Amino acid sequence: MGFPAPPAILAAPDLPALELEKDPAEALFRIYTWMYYARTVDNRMLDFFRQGLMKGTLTGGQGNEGLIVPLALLADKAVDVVSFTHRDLGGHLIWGGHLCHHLNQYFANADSPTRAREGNIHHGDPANRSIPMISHLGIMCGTVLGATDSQRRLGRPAVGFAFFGDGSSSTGDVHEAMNLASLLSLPVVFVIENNGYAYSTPVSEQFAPGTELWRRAAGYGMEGLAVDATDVEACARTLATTIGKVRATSRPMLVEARTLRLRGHAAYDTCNYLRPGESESFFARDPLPRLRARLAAGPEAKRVEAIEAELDAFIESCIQVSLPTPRPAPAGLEAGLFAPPGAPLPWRAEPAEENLTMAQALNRGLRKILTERPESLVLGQDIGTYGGAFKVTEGLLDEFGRSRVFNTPLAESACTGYAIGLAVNGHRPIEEFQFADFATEATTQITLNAATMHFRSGARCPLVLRFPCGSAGLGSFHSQELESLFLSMPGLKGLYPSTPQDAFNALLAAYEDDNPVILFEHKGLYRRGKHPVAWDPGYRDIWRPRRVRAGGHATFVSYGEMVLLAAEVCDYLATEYEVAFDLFDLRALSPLRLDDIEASLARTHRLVVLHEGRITHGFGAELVARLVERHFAHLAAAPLRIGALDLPVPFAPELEAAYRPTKDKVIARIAAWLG
Ligand SMILES: Cc1ncc(C[n+]2csc(CCOP(=O)(O)OP(=O)(O)O)c2C)c(N)n1
Ligand SMILES: [Mg+2]
Repeated sequence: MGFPAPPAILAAPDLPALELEKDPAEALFRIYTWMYYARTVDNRMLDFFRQGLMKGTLTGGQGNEGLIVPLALLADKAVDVVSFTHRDLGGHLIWGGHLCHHLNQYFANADSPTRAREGNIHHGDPANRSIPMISHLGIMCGTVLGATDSQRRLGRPAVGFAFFGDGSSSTGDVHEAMNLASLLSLPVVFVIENNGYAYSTPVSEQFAPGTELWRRAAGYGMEGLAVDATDVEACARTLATTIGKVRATSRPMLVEARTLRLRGHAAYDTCNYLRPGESESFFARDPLPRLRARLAAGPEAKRVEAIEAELDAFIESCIQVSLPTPRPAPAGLEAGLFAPPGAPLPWRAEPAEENLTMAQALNRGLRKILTERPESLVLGQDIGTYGGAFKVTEGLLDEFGRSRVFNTPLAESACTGYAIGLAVNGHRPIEEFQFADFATEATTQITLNAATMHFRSGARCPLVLRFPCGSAGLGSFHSQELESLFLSMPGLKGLYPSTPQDAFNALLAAYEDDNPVILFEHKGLYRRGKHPVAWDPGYRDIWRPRRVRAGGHATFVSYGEMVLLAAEVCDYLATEYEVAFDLFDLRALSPLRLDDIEASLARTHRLVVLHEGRITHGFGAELVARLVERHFAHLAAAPLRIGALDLPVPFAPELEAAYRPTKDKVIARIAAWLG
């Protein structure tokens, strides 16, 4: 069934700032039209929730239209960036897409824009820079920063809009993002939708009495102001001025909009926490009937009635299309996790062979990428003049300049969100974490924002996250092996090279991938001797395991620094025990390509897995489970799994050696296993 034709007035979802001055009556009529439209759709969806036809957390925007409608009308939909929140249905309707398309999202049917993989207001329109929100409030601020910066880098005069509520204003990401925007001078309007409540919690239980949120702007070196979103005309004028100023100055601003939440937190909210009469007081301040009364008292009276009737009929006819649309089918669900591989990038056949450490090989790789790929950026703490904690980025700032190689503040979450925004808009950032475990600060951004991006929205998120990992005498907080933690979340790829050439290849392969890829770089390998490194046209083979030693007695799987140890162990066992192992360097931890290893296991009937990380919930558990599931009937012995103790990483070298696998311990375990 085709989609019904919308009322003509919806065809121009814009409000030129000048119109507010030249023809305020027409401007207000346009604003009213969209407010009425958004309110009616929100109300109809509440009906469907109550009938059990819409599910999930249905959060309404009733009461917030006085903010979101003028703002979205004033924004430049051709260049600007938004990530609407759960109160911003009006913004979604204005940004684009037929109403049936939005209803399909809420009905989670076969034609849903997220293919019913995400619910309700989480859809966005990434192709048009409306970045789909995730539930974790505050998180999207960083992403808006990145996509806005990406637009500016592409020469487009964009403004970004980062929304959050009074409740979300307490999240760390909001503060990290405001600091980052001010530091980088990004043209972003931070919009606080202050409706007085976070779910059931009033502002009096969220921040100290007397706090005026907009005043926080001063602490970040930006301008701030408050606006009453129940006074639609004044709100529209203030927003027009603010947007114009941010666009012209490229400085961020903070706007605290005093707004309303008329229908509680979500469709299921009992609102039993409201004070007597409080709900009535909200409705008394509702801007929609007040604006209607104003227009109905003037020459627009007839037009108001006519557009309401036209919108009502349109909305009902769209419901008639979306409601009977078939339920979604699970076909293609798993294939949708990762963005499919693109064509290999046209790399130049250089550099020529040189003997390099792994740190130098990564440096050459970064230099090659920055030289050949204009969409690339390198960011991270101390990676500029200092060259990074491990000197991997040494010299890059001098060669490529601060716009492409830059230090970030200690704000891993917002900086990763910023990198995600850049990636979604067509840039390809490479982010260095100073030590892998500082990535836990950005866990939400990595595992829930970046990793799920393609599955839930179809958008590509080409991002390289460099994790200097592994123990190297630095104690608990700089020595983690985090592959199990991160790669247990779907949507992340992971490469873990063990040689300088593999590190060079892995960087190029990760770079050209259209998904977030974690590059695990063992600190103990950065300077473990120099080895030949050159341009390798077969660099994409890094996604498969490499055979390191050949043998028939057992299949031995390892990765990272442990591959070097495993090779020494194999050589020792070959000499002393006269047993030869088929040793594989796994290299790609996600996605897993185990066919070569399985072919080996089918011959050897014995399996050893060695990794540096902890045993319990360790990566070896997954490897052993997968391989044994398929080869159980052919195994001649129980698999042997070797890893670290289930402890935080201890500091003193003697204790660290007791914690992690060492050559002697691995030989002893294998010797005992051989019997
Ligand atoms: C980081 C985070 N913690 C908890 C929640 C659960 N939650 C969803 S909405 C909400 C209240 C948000 O309040 P506010 O930011 O004021 O936005 P409002 O719903 O009032 O528009 C909470 C606690 C969440 N989404 N994100
Ligand atoms: Mg709130």
